[in-house]
Amino acid sequence: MLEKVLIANRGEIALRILRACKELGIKTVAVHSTADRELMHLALADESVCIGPAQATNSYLHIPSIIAAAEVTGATAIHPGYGFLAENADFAEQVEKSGFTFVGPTADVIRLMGDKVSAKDAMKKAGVPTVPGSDGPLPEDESEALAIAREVGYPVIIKAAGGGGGRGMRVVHKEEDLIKSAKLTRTEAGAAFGNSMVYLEKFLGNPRHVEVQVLSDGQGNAIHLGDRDCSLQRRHQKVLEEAPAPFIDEKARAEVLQRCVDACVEIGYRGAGTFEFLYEDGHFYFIEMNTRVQVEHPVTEMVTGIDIVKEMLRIASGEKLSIKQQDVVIRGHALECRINAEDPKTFLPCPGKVSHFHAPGGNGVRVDSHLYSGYSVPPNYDSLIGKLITYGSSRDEALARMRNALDEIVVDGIKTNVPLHRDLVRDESFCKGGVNIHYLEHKLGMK
Ligand code: MV4
Repeated sequence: MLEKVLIANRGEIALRILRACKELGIKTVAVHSTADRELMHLALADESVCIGPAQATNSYLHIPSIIAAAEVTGATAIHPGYGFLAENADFAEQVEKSGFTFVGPTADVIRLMGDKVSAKDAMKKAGVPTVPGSDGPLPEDESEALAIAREVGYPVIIKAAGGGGGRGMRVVHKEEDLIKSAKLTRTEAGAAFGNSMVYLEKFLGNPRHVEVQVLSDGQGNAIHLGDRDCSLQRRHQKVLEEAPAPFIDEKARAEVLQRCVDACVEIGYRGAGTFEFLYEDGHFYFIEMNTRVQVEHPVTEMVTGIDIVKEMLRIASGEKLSIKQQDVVIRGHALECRINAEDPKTFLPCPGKVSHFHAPGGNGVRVDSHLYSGYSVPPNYDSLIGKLITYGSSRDEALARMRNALDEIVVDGIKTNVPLHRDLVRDESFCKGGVNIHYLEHKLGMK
């Protein structure tokens, strides 16, 4: 097993990783910025190191500071969590070149998936269903580009190869707009990502966002842990997730899950990973792969009983996957509400001191949060302050438990999106299940 893990992150995920390390008997090093001296996991870690100022570019994103912290503390491995450096191939490379174990895939695979054109190409070759489109970069030649779009059929969407997560995309509804839209997307992509390459896809009007969780040991063994539905989002920020995805064609589901497993073996994937799909009219279409642990991993843990973060650590230590696919049983249903420190009306971040925090409880209730009474949410980082997860033998039971948990939770002193969640878990369409990616923005009157 790994001996000492440096946790290159903050907040709830740093605490989540720390708990997994402690369970496995792994020593821990917490790193933090000057704005984060009050983080809960610092007090629970074996050691903690200040790596820089509040500004993330000079602390959580500053590769030399993190490697130096690993060196001075004698850490043997680094877990990046999500966000910050988690999908930075250069970081993974430098971690390994410095003699530490990176808890995640190889730098090559991170790079392959970071370029959305090469990711899609690799997945298509591995047999994963993709959105029909340009099959590689959109050619600069105007008549070639027009021919591809005409073949695919309007509306189409132009996406930046260096984008992802909703950045650098433009929908084109008619032929006369294609060339100027492609040019604009290229220019913006060059400025934002230092890569002006774009690709084209058929634009799907009302899809759901369904993703597949995998574990793969990089030694030829891979399994899936089922799917999640993350369609409830606002401005590409997920708000509430669930597992399994409700109302999915069972034949299409079984097929796509197996394709993801095969693809992991094909590309030599190592660690936990997520295949993102759009799901429309009974069909799955791959869009991107995330090479990190995701915020919403707990819903999968609840329905499988598998600890994803512990599995990541075991895989990183060189162990072969000990779980066989036939041992993975999806049982019951789980929901996750992301609790943000934000204004419930404007959605603007609302940092400040939490005068009182009370966590909900009861059967099937899990709280992943670094909050405690007296903690001050700093203004420098993401506004996620915790995740409320409920499990039930059915979706209705998980929903009833979430209503109770949201009634019980108390976060005083700052504004949060708890009122939005209390409304959502009573929303008629959401309670039925299977709403699409536009549902929440429509409900909020944004569209
Ligand atoms: C799309 C799409 C429709 N058609 N691709 C947005 C985030 C990025 N991961 C991919 N995204 C989309 N790609 C095609 N061909 C619609 C979206 C999209 C979306 C996807 C998932 C979750 C929320 C979304 C919100 C708006 C648009």
